[in-house]
Amino acid sequence: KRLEAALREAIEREELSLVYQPIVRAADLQVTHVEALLRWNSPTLGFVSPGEFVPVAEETGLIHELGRFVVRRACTDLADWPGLKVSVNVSPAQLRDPNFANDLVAITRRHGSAPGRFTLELTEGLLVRNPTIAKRKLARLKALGFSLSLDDFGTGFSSIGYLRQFPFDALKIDRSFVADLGANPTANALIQSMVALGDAMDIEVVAEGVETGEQLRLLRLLRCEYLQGYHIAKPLKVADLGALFERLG
Ligand code: G
Ligand code: G
Ligand code: NA
Ligand code: MN
Repeated sequence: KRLEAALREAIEREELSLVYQPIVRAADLQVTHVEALLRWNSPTLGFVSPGEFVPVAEETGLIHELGRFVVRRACTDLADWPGLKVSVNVSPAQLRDPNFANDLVAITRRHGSAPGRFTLELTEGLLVRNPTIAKRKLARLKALGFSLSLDDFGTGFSSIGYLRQFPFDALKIDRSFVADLGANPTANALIQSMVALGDAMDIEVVAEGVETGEQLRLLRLLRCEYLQGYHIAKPLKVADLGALFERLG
């Protein structure tokens, strides 16, 4: 309850901000996207992690306003880099909002941007609960120009045949698989099969949570095309993005 009231105020007062974590091409470490991640520095509660406040936002319906804030802020933060593509995380509850797609389109237009700049990161839970509705909504978002990415892939229960029914542009291999690379031979085989799946479906494959040079080396060997993680770059404030582009190109 306290968190809910504080969050409501935080949204109104724009106490929330975004950090941006690069997604790079494995071959040359060129930045292809940045993923926007919410940060909340509350004057009363201190730093609150999205792992804590996003579930509260979902339960209370604040998630809709939060979701619009994220897209709006990404547009204004990144106005100096119009060519840079942005991924945003979307909760299942947001997709249930009948105005979700129209609102996002309107926000991008108002800021001189367009849906084509945005990738929506969704999780498997969304697809399993009501596949027929999810399919229709995802098709509509695609038709409006958004790209779609399946986040935390491998942690849910969706099968390959199942995945094919949805119009994803990319899948993100959950960081738990990457963490086991090298240490556990099964992890290598699993990642290999996810890369093969991406190739067969003609969608991009991103490995999340790359924390070491050894993981980077193995993921290149396994022909994983895109990488994200602390070893490549941490989530950065917008003021620090310029320096990153000088480092990674
Ligand atoms: O950035 P961090 O690792 O603390 O994020 C923790 C969790 O919060 C992750 O699951 C991430 O996807 C989620 N998260 C971060 N920013 C957003 C956001 O803007 N919207 C939603 N729905 N989830 C977010
Ligand atoms: O659920 P989602 O994949 O959106 O979670 C994104 C979260 O993962 C972000 O909060 C980010 O801070 C975190 N993250 C990004 N890179 C790494 C990494 O290399 N290792 C770990 N442990 N977490 C990471
Ligand atoms: Na994500
Ligand atoms: Mn993820």
